[in-house]
Amino acid sequence: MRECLIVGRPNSGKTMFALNFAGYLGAKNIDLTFRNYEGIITCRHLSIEDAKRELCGYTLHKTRSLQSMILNMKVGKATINFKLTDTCGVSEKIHADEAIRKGMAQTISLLRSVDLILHIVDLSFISQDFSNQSPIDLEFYKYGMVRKSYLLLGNKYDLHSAKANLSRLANTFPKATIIPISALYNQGFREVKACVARSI
Ligand SMILES: Nc1nc2c(ncn2[C@@H]2O[C@H](COP(=O)(O)OP(=O)(O)O)[C@@H](O)[C@H]2O)c(=O)[nH]1
Ligand SMILES: [Mg+2]
Repeated sequence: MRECLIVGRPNSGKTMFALNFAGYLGAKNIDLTFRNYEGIITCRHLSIEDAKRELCGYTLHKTRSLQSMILNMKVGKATINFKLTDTCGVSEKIHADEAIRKGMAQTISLLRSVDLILHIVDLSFISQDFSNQSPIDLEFYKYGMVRKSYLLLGNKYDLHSAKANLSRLANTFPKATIIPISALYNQGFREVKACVARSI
């Protein structure tokens, strides 16, 4: 089965995107499979609303393991199943918590094997010199350019501060296909769905 991997800094909105995108594709409830760095797998059946309440939040590193769900999407007359995997956010510093360090390593190790990388950036976080401000985003971008199957999602476009930053993102990562989205309000999802459909 084809797999889409969601990566980005902590707090960029990866989990919010995963859950609201699942809802956008028609899911009411989801079966989430959690796989931690030791390979321990647990499954939970949750409504999307409960999952958002529990798994999204402003506290950094709420997501510490891989969280996958199987979704289906209509492509023409066919319905195609694919796996959407949310990950532990990656940042530059060596985190004090071993579980988070290993969660980050788990994210990076999965990059090689997936069919599409969805790289999420928080548009409200971007400064003038974004590649120096966020070297990890630059690394994801460079890797994505080599891999080709890569989409850059500029999230939190609903926030006033985000609007002006879209061009900064485009200037910093000029070769990427960028879609402005609001994971919170399901904005830009039609465009994301079209790109995902081409990759699965
Ligand atoms: N305004 C706004 N807030 C968002 C958006 N997406 C996520 N957030 C908020 O950003 C915080 C982090 O979201 P989360 O999905 O947990 O980030 P993750 O660490 O990348 O998984 C939460 O407080 C979300 O409510 C968005 O599109 N707009
Ligand atoms: Mg998360």
